[in-house]
Amino acid sequence: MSTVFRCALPLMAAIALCRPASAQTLGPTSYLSFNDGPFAAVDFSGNYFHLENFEDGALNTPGVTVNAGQVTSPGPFTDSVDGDDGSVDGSGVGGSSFLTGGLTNQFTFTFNAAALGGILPTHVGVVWTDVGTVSAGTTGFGNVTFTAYDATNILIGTVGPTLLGDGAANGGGTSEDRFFGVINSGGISRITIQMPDSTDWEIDHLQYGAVPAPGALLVGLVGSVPGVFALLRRRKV
Ligand SMILES: [Ca+2]
Ligand SMILES: [Ca+2]
Ligand SMILES: [Ca+2]
Repeated sequence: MSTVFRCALPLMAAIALCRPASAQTLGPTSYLSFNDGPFAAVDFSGNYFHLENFEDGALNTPGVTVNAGQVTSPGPFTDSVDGDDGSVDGSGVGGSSFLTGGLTNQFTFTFNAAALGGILPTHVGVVWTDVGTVSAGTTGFGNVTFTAYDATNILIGTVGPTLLGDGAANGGGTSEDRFFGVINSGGISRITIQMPDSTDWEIDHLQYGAVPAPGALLVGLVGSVPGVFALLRRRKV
């Protein structure tokens, strides 16, 4: 866990409204279906939550873009989250996932606040599901590192490098699958997940939602000192 102090208001308002934004990293933890992840127990009502499981063949949940990669359909080399094919049975070949495809050794997912009601996600996670060929001459094992950045693009958390894999060149095994995530009340602008030694690996279940701290909501929605005090006056009525 790391703590970042951040404020976008002049001094007088900062004294009243700003608080430290605390970032907490999560994982890597075993993940066979959404309910295995830590966000299944979080109440996102009143804000938003999106789960991209790639089962419709596209990365198309709102407010997020990726630097590279491609959706891969069900097949012997596909490694979806286990439960996406309707059965937690040790196999992910019946679902869809998101593949580096020889194009990149890292994914960067960038969030667009304007497309998310003006509020960046405070909770972001992704599930690493497989690695095939590794350039060092090994197959089926490699180091995975997850990073997260706050609303001002400052690094707020790193998980790893962690050695993951099951040694298999084909896809489908799910006991190796791991959730990585981050929580930051002040907002998350982007995450990365990377395997420096491979361009042949997959992720699934990109997930992000917002539960902003009250102070962060005021800054995001009002953005000016007169506006803040006007809102505070209205809240007293
Ligand atoms: Ca399955
Ligand atoms: Ca999937
Ligand atoms: Ca797997």
